[in-house]
Amino acid sequence: MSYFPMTFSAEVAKARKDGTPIVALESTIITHGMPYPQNLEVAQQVEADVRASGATPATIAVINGVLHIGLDADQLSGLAQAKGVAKLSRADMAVCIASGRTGATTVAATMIAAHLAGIAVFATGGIGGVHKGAESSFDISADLMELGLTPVTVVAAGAKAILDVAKTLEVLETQGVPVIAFGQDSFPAFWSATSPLKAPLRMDDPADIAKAHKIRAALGLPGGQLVANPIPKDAEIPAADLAPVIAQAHRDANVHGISGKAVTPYLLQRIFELTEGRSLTANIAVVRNNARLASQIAAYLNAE
Ligand code: PSU
Ligand code: MN
Repeated sequence: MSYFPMTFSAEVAKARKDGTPIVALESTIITHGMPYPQNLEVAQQVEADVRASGATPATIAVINGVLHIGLDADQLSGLAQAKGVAKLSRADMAVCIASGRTGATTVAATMIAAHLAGIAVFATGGIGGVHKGAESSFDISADLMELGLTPVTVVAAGAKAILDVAKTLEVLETQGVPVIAFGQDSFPAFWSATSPLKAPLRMDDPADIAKAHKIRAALGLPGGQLVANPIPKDAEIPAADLAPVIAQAHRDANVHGISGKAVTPYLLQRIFELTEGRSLTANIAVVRNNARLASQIAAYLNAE
């Protein structure tokens, strides 16, 4: 049986029929990246930002074994409060669907689902990457390999300093992923608009990013693009303020023996606690900013 259940929200179904731009959004950020109720407020706000920018939001998740491309208001609210939701990457999707379970999609899984649904652009906050100490833990996010495999343009704010950002850029290069800083030379570092690292590529116009997406496919190259969109200046948190917090979060993760899939959610939650919510405020500004840029890219992809 090759069938699997995939369903579209009413607004995504309409956008597909009308041929209007659609932006994919992930759900792990909702279930594993932010606490309730802020997670729901942010998810709703980001969807509203996409609509206000002229595109249709498609938040992606597996609910009771059905792959949903776009969630209605009740589904979004239910997911934001659900307990025991699985975190789905490339490895986990088929098992979750086959078992009739509920899972939230990471960047990797959202790319796979978006591509299946014919959606070419996806907005998120931060991508997974190479963790600090990966030379002994081997902890490298499947998001990086997915960017090399699946033709979706992902708009993120660079990589968080919980990761080894230089090694993350190296793996992206090995995977053949175009890493494009938007409007600047520096690779943005999630909380900060700039980092000491130069981005491999730079583009200043969303229309050109859309064009590059199409040319990549025309060249016969698999894989997507990573657009690194800097955090708005007024939302930045100085790297020096966060360095001790991140170090503390890593120490706590080691003490508690956190490993595998649990590492990223644990670090994000600890940083939220240790900054008394300041990290979340910046995170929200980042995701909203990325949703707006992704909507513009989606419009250009549609127009050409
Ligand atoms: N980084 C963030 N916020 C997030 C994530 C990463 O700043 O919410 C989530 C995304 O869903 C990403 C996933 O795809 O964590 C990566 O998890 P891992 O490191 O286990 O691959
Ligand atoms: Mn990992």
